[in-house]
Amino acid sequence: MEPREFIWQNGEFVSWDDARVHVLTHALHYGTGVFEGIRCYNSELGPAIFRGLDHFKRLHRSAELYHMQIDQSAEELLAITKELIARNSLSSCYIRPVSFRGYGEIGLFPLKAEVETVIAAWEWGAYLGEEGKAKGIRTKISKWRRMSADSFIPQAKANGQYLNSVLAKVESHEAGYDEAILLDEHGNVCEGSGENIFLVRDGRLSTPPLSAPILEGITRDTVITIARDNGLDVIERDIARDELFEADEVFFTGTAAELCPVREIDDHVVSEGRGEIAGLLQSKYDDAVHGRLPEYHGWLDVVSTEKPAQV
Ligand code: PPE
Repeated sequence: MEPREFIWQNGEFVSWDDARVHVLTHALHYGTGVFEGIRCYNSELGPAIFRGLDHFKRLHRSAELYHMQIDQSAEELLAITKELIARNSLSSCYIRPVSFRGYGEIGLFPLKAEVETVIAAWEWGAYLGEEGKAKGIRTKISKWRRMSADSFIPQAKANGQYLNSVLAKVESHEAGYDEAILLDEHGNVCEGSGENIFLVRDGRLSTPPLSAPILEGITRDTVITIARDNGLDVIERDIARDELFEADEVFFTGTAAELCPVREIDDHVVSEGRGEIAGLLQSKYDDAVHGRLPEYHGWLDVVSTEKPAQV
């Protein structure tokens, strides 16, 4: 990670190295935080945050589910992020807001621990590699199941819940694969460690429904919208594990990963390289985030490149 000049922390722009927390921060001990991953693209309209308000609204929803209150509204957080990007002279970057229980209380009753909010931004390239985006990646079905809604809140993007993703990611990496596919407690296909999943069969797309323990991905929604706008059928339904092996194409979606084709699953070749529909949707997604498709300009929040007065 390449440090930048400023990080926004609890109402102030502080220098990157001064954005610190105490070792007795509640979230460090119990994972009591929620976060987001957002991208800003150097678009035709100038640097533009993609679906920023949707991300900050999800941050608020995740926080509420874990009984946390964030001082700033979603709109305010978006405005702060624009200023952060301008102050750091960034044009294309990854944005990481995190709200967490801070210092002052320890023990499992968290409601008295204050909620802190931080937003950082830095340049972050292709999450699963440029080659992965172009040729597809190799995946492994994880022995770890995606957390059940009986134990956690899968739709919340909560810090502690990511230990589940970390187990699956490390397992797939150690076995020589690029990414994991997690099944849910019933054995249905769920998602990647940090991505939603789609399969294509006979020109029709399927993806697990929101009733499955998945994160309600914003890229998932973007890709469903773009696919339907291009006349493709998309069905949200439970997907059995073996359907992955009968699919013509499989791909992941996520803010960090964008749209990434899956070439192999457990050494079974799904498609030789990037499939036709994944390729089409990947290029439309790239056009949308870069402001080349006017019908999707509503998803972009342009950042004024004028630097605000120094703090
Ligand atoms: N599922 C999970 C578990 C997940 O973490 C993400 C995003 C998604 C699906 C896709 O959601 P969306 O970004 O709204 O389309 N994962 C974020 C964090 C990745 C990380 O390594 O950190 C991301 O893509 O920013």
